[in-house]
Amino acid sequence: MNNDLVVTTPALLVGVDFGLPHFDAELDELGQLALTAGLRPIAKMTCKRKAPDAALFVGSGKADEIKFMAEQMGAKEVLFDQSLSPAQQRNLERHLGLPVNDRTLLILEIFAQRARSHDGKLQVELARLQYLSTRLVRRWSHLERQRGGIGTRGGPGETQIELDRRMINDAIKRTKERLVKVKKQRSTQRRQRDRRNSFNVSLVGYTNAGKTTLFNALVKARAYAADQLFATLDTTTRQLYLGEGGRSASVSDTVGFIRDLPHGLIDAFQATLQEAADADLLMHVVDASNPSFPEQMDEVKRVLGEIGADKVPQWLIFNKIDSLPPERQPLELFDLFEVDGLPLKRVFVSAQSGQGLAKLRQMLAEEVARTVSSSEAISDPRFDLDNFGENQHDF
Ligand SMILES: Nc1nc2c(ncn2[C@@H]2O[C@H](COP(=O)(O)OP(=O)(O)O)[C@@H](O)[C@H]2O)c(=O)[nH]1
Ligand SMILES: [Mg+2]
Repeated sequence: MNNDLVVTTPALLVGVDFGLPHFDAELDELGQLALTAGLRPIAKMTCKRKAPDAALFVGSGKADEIKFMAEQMGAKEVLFDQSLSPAQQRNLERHLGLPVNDRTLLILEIFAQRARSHDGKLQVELARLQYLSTRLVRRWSHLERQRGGIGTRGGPGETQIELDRRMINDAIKRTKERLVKVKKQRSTQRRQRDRRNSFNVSLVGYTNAGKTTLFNALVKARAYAADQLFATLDTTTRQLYLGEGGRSASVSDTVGFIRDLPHGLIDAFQATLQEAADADLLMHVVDASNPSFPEQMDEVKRVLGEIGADKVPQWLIFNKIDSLPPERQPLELFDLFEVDGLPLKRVFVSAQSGQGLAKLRQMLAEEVARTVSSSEAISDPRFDLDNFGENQHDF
């Protein structure tokens, strides 16, 4: 959708270390984001600074170095791992003579490419509009297409900017109205589900942790799993039958979280993420083979707090144990893992090889049996949820 990012454009990756704990010196995630968005990372450079330079973010000396390296390597675009202000982006583009984008725009671009369902598209569109409304006019190319032939435009003079700004604000308003409708429909669906009194499990976790693979393995579905960031944007829900007693749980695969997820996207995906906040149980899927998994878990925790899902009972599913070296293989497939002083149930699995899945199913069957039997005693489903929280002290 965005003309700025042409498929396989060679891109130079830049990371600036401000001494923050999550600084990624290898720029692996940025590289993966770039690839997912259809760019080709060809070189990377990092530098240290105490604080961002107001005008050029990295300062003019470093900007010259970036320019030199981009020319040497034939980069046609420069990507920053940190968020740039609209002014910094503009100044850098002028200084480097190349398009400059940041992580936020990359993520928005990927979301725009991946959105499939009607409300997914709406949500992404809203986030993009909100981002673009603070940026330069020339990036609004996709809106021009939508407008189709209303008037002719010369250079982007003040009036044109005003017009575009009004157009964007109108589009934001319309998109928001449509989303409100979608949210209403969702909450109706949720109430229907509550009435059916089913046990709802949401798979949450950092992007690429293996949620969709686990979902497919558990419910024998064929949702799209790929070694890409944000392969899944729309929540998919399936019934999972748990053998004896004819009990079942309803399992949802959700969009992944990522560090510095653009704020507009969290707001925009509130409707989708609401699924997680209303679940009876969160299965927090962790890529145990990724050395950054502790930071990724922190990020997931933060987003869960932001969407009001931090009080939902949570299990940790440490996935990809098939990729762990022998010395890091777990001794037991089940243990308790302390997060913020609270012991969480943790299961080690490989969604790919199937290891640990029998244990996970068995635990889920027991949990559902426990919740269902307590709700048979008290028939108000809301009371049931409160009751469920109390079970947390049973460890
Ligand atoms: N080695 C290994 N790879 C896995 C496992 N589970 C998922 N993957 C891979 O991790 C990548 C991301 O998986 P996906 O399910 O799309 O992750 P999601 O973004 O959390 O939904 C894919 O390439 C999967 O094949 C696992 O247990 N072991
Ligand atoms: Mg997925």
